[in-house]
Amino acid sequence: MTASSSRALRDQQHPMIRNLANQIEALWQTHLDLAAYSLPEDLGLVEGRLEGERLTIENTCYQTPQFRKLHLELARVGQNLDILHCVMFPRPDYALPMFGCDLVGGRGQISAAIVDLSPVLGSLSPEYERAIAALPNPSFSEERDLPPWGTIFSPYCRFIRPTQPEEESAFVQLITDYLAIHCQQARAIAPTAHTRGAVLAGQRHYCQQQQQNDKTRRVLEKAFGQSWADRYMTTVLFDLPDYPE
Ligand code: 18B
Repeated sequence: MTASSSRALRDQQHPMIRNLANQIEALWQTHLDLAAYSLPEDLGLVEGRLEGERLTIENTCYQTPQFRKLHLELARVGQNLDILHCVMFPRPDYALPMFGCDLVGGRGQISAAIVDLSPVLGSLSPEYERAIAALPNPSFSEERDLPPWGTIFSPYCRFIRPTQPEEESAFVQLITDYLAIHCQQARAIAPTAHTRGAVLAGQRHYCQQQQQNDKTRRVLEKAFGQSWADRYMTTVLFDLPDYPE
């Protein structure tokens, strides 16, 4: 395993992934007050190889006044699997939902595209509901079913397999619309200690459910082995916030 600060991976990835990664970073830069975030043991760029397949991971993280961690991850397995993973973890004094999205594809075809603003306090606030309801509601030809652990997702979660470049663009637009709403709401609300415990419990539940994604776990286990995969899923992808209860 090696670590360096190269960002060459993005240029080799599926164009939908490259476009979305660029747009997420541009929105973060425009709407939020970004500061550096250090990953454990410099997991910025990670490479592993097992069973002949090479896995390359490129992590970008920031923190802001409202967010404990903004995480954008690009990964490539061998020549056939490209992944974009993005989660925004609010600080516990901000009663904000979890923004999450995942694009998974290979050989020129994205097989899974998912986005959600997932509530941690039972349901989304009326402000979020109103903003999402005001968005165009595009239809896609292949909607996918959520897995059993997906009970954390809101009614506005979209999970599809895009079938043409037009659907890829429409889904990237939808993700950036959700993200823009989230950044605007994050700047509009005031912090409060009242809901801190409930927010933390909700975030913990969100992470515990995401850690049950066997498809993610299998990819990581195949390249890095079981204990590394477990550590990565619980400390980098879905770490539980380290605050007193
Ligand atoms: N995920 N995904 O992020 N996952 O991380 N992902 C897959 O076509 C990785 C998130 C989600 O049907 C698949 O079936 C790896 C976030 C859901 O059982 C693969 C990483 C969300 C599914 C990977 C990664 C999220 C899914 C199968 C680390 C949502 C469907 C692809 C870089 C907010 C699960 C396919 C199912 C699928 C892999 C959702 C290979 C390695 C933030 C719901």
